[in-house]
Amino acid sequence: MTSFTREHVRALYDRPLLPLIDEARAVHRSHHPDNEVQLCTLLSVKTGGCAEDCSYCPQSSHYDTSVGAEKMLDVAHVMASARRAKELGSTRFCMGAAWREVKDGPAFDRVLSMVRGVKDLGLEACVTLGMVTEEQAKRLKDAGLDAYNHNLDTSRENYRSIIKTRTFDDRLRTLENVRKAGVTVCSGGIIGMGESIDDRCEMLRTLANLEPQPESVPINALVPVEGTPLANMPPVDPLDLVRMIAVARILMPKARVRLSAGRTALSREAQLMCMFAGANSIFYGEKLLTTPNPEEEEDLSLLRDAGLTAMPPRPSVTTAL
Ligand code: SAM
Ligand code: DTB
Ligand code: SF4
Repeated sequence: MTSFTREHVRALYDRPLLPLIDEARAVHRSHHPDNEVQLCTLLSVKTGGCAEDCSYCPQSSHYDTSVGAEKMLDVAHVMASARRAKELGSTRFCMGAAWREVKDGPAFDRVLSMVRGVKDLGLEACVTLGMVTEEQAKRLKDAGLDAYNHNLDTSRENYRSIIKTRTFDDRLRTLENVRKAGVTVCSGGIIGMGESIDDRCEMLRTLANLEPQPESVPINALVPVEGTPLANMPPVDPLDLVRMIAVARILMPKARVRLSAGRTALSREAQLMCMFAGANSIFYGEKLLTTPNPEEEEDLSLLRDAGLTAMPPRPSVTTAL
């Protein structure tokens, strides 16, 4: 595959919005069902107390936020949430842990049991646990894991202004380990952290130049959280989010592009425009990991009013209850 250049991506980003959306729509329609949105549910299975210093994150132990370190959830609790998510129409269940990296031992074994349980329900299973080795990723694969979320968050150039406790290359290494283990890659980033347009483009370029490209690309708008260094960032312009999604869709035609954190600050119209520009998934349920998300009923009525449908469970990833 030819790799995208800096100039190519920037030229796309700088196009007038309507032709950009036109192109993104054309790409979207030739690779995906037009009216379908995947609903995914997130659950924080180990909240807070994280050793990393990600400037956006309420779960970092470096900042004084309202999120404290909690004990890890037990498998039964997670299964009850997964069952409820399935009943409400989600087809993917993503479990997050506020870890810098996975450590072998009882906590990781518990995550493996959670993955097996979620797969037994016929849901797609995704986890986000910080850095992993290839061996650990293989154990997750053997437990049935479909996807591993590990975001690049921003450009290589901007990385150190956001996170100092790990490097951009650490991030890429984990993505490689996940890929080698045969687990699909979910990787995206955040806008609204004070990054430049070039940083946004470079982040998308790095993702699009991965071979193969990520199967899933979450685009988050910063949720500013009291106590974090980014608490006072001005809100993201919704049209910037639309533009990011359109460029992601064009560069990564087959990926599922996920309109992720930040939807509570968006109007229905802005969310719909993101879907029009190529987003075909949202996080569904009143909480993301630790911050609020729209209520289920609001999302269902948005889909209904727009004539969109929630993606049905796919037979290939579904077993009977
Ligand atoms: N500890 C793991 C890691 O960093 O990979 C997993 C959990 S972490 C919360 C997952 C992702 O959530 C981060 O990479 C970041 O992109 C996103 N995120 C965290 N806090 C956010 C915020 N306040 N606003 C938007 N996105 C956020
Ligand atoms: C992603 O890119 N966004 C989700 C998911 N992957 C794990 C997480 C968003 C977290 C927002 C802040 C919080 O709720 O703690
Ligand atoms: Fe820890 Fe992940 Fe939050 Fe960074 S984003 S502080 S690694 S939980």
